[in-house]
Amino acid sequence: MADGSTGPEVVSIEREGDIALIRIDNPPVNASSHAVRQGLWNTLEELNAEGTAKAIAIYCAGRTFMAGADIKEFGKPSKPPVMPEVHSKIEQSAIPVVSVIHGTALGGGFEMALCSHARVAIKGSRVGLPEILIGLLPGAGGTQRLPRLSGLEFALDMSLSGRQVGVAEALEKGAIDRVVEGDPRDVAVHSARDLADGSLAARRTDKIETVYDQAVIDAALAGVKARSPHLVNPVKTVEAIAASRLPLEEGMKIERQCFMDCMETPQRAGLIHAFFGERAVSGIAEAKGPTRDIQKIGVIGGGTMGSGIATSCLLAGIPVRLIEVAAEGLERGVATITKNLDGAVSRGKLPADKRDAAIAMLEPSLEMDSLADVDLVLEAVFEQMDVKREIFGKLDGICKPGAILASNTSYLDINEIASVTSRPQDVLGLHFFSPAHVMRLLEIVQGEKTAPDVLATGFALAKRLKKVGVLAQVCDGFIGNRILAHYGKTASYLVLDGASPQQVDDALEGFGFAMGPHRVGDLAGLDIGWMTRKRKAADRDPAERYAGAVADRICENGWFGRKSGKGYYVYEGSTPQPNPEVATIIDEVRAAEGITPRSFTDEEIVDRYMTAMIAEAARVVEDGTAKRPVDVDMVFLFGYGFPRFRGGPLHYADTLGAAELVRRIEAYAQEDPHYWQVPDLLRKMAADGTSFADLNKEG
Ligand code: 3H9
Repeated sequence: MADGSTGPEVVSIEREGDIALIRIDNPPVNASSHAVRQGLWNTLEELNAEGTAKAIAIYCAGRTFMAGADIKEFGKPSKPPVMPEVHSKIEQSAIPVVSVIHGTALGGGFEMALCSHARVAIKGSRVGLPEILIGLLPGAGGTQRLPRLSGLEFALDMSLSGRQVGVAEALEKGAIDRVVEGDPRDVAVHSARDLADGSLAARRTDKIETVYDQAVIDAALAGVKARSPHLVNPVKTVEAIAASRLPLEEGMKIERQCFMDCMETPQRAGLIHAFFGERAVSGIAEAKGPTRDIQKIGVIGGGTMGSGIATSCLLAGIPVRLIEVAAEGLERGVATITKNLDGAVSRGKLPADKRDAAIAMLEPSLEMDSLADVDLVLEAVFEQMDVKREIFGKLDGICKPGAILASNTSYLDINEIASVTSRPQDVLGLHFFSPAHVMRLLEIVQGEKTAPDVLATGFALAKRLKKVGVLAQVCDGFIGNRILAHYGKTASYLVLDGASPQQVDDALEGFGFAMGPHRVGDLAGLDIGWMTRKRKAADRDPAERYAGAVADRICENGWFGRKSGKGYYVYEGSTPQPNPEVATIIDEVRAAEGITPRSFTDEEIVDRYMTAMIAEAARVVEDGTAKRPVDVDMVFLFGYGFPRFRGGPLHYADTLGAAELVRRIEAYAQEDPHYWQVPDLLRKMAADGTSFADLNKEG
């Protein structure tokens, strides 16, 4: 049977009378690695050469059917047999083949079912083509076979959304042939017997023609261009699906070309970095080990953050006691949570019948003492150290031993907060991002004395809340806000020196950010930054160029952005327009500071902004605030709207190289040597020829 490169444990043949089973066992998710492909090839050859089996069923061991190609192999030279060849071999098998799906059949896994002569799924399983999410397209026949079985529209829907489809829907659309209950091996035996005796009909895609409609393809193409203007793979996906009008063999060639085109793009590398990064942040030792049991959570503060956090807990099925100091604030908090839950229902995140159950788990209270029985308290009040100190002092006297005391502070010193308690080992930072029930990032801030099980519980909670927990050490702003505080100044300097706010926004949106920094400021409220600047005015470094002059003048007019109808933009009618009065303010500030405005290209804007971001991110890695570069990347993808297809600031930095970044910083330093300083780490990397990816491997 299999040659030496495939252990029988990965792909093996089992015989049951006159039928044969091919069993794939490649934990954790049966990804189609080279060993699996080779094993399938060899077992099919062996069974066909023997010619005794009446039918073959392919099934998988473990928790799921095949989750697709082994993503770790991408970016390396492909080793034959490649998946499309294996799938053709399955389709061409003289002995009919049925695939038996349990768990999830994704990407190449679902494509293997499509190339089989029949497809049986176990109730509750799901199928999907998630390649779109990692910069690729179904490249093992999915773009050719699914349109043949289920029509162009369904194939476009599955391939462009990447959504997982329940088997009932897949059955209705003809993508599978039968849904049954049972154990995968038993179902495999029965299905093979049924295929052999004809009670399960074979449907071979090489015998079916696609019902083609150019108008459907044109509409899909227009849709992807409008929705994802930066991405290559959605257009290539439509192109490949359009090729399903051709004979299968010809369509397969076009699909392969489109797939390889996508494989070559930096977007594919960025999106796969994001896939593994999301998992890597919780793969660290600090996230593992014993945790404390969290049955009930107390949230202090019913403002936007506190209500969002409470909503997030309720959505995860965790009862919440919400504390406010005054009845009015409490009512407002409950109303916000109710509105958030209603929003979750309308967005399809919460079944309507679960909404009331979620609200029933909320206990509003004006008594801090009522926190005596909760397992974890999340404080989400004003960012003022004296207020936090007072609250944590009280909590120390109220909460039961072993309760975790967490602050949602976005920059304050967790060690100082912990120091007012007699149990600093139970204190940590859990920094949510607004809106807290939507944004997936959770910075888990480790204090000097935070106990290991408290930290691990932070990660376990992130998982329960379906968030991406990232470990951060204490510093002003932790990972994300500290880096933001630095590069945010670049946007202001660009405007002071000659660019318009709109040009800066448009350039960065062209790079892939969902919104430019001035549009974000208008959305979040310009008064927030204004208050921070006023609070920090006394500590301002006199050697630093002041970045807030224009924004201060805008706020002095009472223009705080969207909520006041005006900010950098004017919010009248459907499309916000640049605020002409801001242009006047900018002229005045430039004149007062003696600046002669100059022009910037969009490319220069992006280069300066990204270089500033990368410089501070490098310092954050260098001083250990972030454990590894990938942690910074995930903070930006999940909390700051960084374009996912670029993988994160430090993944992007690797595409430029440390030497180029040093060169840029040194050039900009000619203008402002205080702001533009080369981080030691970057200088060392430029000298060694190393990358942030290398540091990820070490970390
Ligand atoms: C493809 O198929 C291309 C073809 O069309 C054409 C080829 C020519 N490869 O997510 P989890 C690892 S592209 C390698 O924590 P869950 C994952 O990193 C592929 N490794 O579990 C993790 O490792 P670790 C299309 C993979 O239960 C472990 O498995 N398919 C792969 O929450 C457990 O994963 C996809 O894009 C893989 N394909 O979710 C499917 N998948 O423990 C991507 C997972 O070391 N996968 N790993 O951190 C998923 O969506 C989820 O992992 C899945 C399980 C739903 C399967």
